[in-house]
Amino acid sequence: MDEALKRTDRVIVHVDLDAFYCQVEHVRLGIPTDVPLCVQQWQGLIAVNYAARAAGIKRHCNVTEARKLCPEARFVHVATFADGDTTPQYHSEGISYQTHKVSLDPYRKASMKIMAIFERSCPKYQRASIDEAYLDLTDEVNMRIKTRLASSSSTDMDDDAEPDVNWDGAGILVGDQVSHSTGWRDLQLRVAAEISQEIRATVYKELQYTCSAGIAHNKTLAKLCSGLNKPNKQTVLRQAAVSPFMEKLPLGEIRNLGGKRGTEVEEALGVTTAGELWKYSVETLQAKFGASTGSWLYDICRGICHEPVTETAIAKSMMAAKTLRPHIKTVAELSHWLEILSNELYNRLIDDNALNNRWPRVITFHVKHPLDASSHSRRTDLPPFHDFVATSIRDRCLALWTSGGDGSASRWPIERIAVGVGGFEKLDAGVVSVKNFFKKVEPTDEPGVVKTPTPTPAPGAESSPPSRRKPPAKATNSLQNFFNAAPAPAPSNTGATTTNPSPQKHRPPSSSSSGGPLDAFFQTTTTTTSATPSSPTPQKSEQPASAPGPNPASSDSPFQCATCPPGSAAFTDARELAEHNDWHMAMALHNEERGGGGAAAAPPSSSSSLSSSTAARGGKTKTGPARGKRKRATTAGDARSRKAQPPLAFGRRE
Ligand code: DCP
Ligand code: CA
Ligand code: CA
Repeated sequence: MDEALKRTDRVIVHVDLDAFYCQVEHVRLGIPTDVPLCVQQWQGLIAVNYAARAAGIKRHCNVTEARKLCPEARFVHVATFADGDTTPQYHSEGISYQTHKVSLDPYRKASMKIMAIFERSCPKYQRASIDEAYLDLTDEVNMRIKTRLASSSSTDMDDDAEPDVNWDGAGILVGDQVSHSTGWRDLQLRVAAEISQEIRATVYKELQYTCSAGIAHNKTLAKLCSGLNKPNKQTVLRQAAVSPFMEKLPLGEIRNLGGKRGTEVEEALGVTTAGELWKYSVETLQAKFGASTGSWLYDICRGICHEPVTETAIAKSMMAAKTLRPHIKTVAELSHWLEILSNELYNRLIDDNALNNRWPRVITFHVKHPLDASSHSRRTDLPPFHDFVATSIRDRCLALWTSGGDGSASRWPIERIAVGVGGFEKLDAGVVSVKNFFKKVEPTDEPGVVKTPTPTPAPGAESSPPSRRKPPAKATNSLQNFFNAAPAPAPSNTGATTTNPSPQKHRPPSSSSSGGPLDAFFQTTTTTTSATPSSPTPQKSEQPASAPGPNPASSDSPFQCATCPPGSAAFTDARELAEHNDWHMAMALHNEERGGGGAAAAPPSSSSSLSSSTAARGGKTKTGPARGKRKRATTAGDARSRKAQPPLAFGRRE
């Protein structure tokens, strides 16, 4: 039996949407995917579809360069709020940084629908960014194998028997394109590949989005594989191929070694590939980089990663911000921009309430003056759910501004404003939230038609139940033990991994914690900055306030953090900047709650912090934002009625 136990492993799938923002726009506009399409923000491109990439367009081209490369390409500007918009709109003319505010809401909403599919397909899923997730399919895979073996005659195997694995239709294999192999771990990967195909097909069927996947025995390897054969393909890394694959892999392609940390290792040891690290003992690596980083490096360069798939915690704050160029100098201008931010937060809060049945207590209003190094923040209460209207946040912030009080208020000009809400609390049972309102309806394939939900079984559960036929005694024992017991650790020099030694609870707790909601958020923020709280990850969880990561921004990026010292925190895009700002907001709230001053400390790196957007969890399908300007709801209660229309089918073309 010991031998059999060593032959199982975890099975992890990493799924990443192809040219994500572009696909959202293709579906919304009904444009075929073979039409070159780019999503732009101001004059820069933030997403480029595969047809446009074939024409030579890259993400960091500007619109003018891209048009030259591919005159027939379609350019879609991200949705924005302009003066008077209560919901983000796809404006096509006169869009300007001076007058508009970007909204990523359409992508957040699409992300929520995708994550909902992942969640119902695999309870152990972890959202890794707006368009990617890890799925730990071990249980589903083992269940399928067990079920099939139980109902087939092949159960007559002894401990030493190795199953034959046919790779036809599994996707692309890393390394040798073998058509057959043997072994339990390969069988697990083969079944995971089958489930991955099903999940990807479901995403396509329901939402018309394609995605790519990597299938391997751990998160690092799965993530490396998902990007190898894009778009719309999946790649399997069999255990036998791990060493040759890692040997040639540039160090910088490994998660957490793409930025400064990778450069540090490369320079200290004069290496460029993972294989070149193999000659160093764990003691040498620990002596150079510290105990935990050293042992993590020793493992990771061999493709060993024990990091568990854990659910991304629900966001504990939300923020909307605008850098004002030119700086503003009047209350009328301030009121104008606050109204736009207020509308944005209003929509996000109503959606969040529908998903999570919670409501924030506190608004924090940050103001940055051009000559001040950091922003000043003041806080006030948010009106309760039923009294909340789209302009509530504007009005409260204006009241804070005019009341002055901290020496910074009422000073002009203003360079940047940010409004955050936090301190979420669950709504009372007596308060009817939009979530409850929606509980009885689920989308059908037909727009506007609703049906009573039926629980969706996990893929493993969809297989036919185990046959009642009693298998031969020896095989039964062997197989049951094989699947029920925890796998034994694999030798660390083989590249094999084991299951998480301390099983995790994957559906964690509500938004509040015993230390208060902000404490919970604070912990979440700091832990998610490191790659894995419980794995031997390098300890430097709080990076300097520059923007390390796969796409470090230059100091002339328009996406600068206004709270960090000038030039020290530049981001490649608004999304990363927004996440960074959420971190500041959380810190400010956290410090205020402890009676501190809300001073800026070093924020997490943009590359390693997990998204704190409210799209962190998949959820109910809701009516999408109405097109065009619409009358705003008078209160959140009215908004609830407004939202309580029959939900639309997934993938509806708005
Ligand atoms: N994004 C952005 N700015 C960046 C990187 C990404 O705004 N610097 C947005 C646009 C992308 C989305 O996030 O569509 C997902 O990012 P990915 O890196 O996964 O890139 P894509 O999904 O666009 O392409 P790929 O098919 O290569 O994954
Ligand atoms: Ca992607
Ligand atoms: Ca991605």
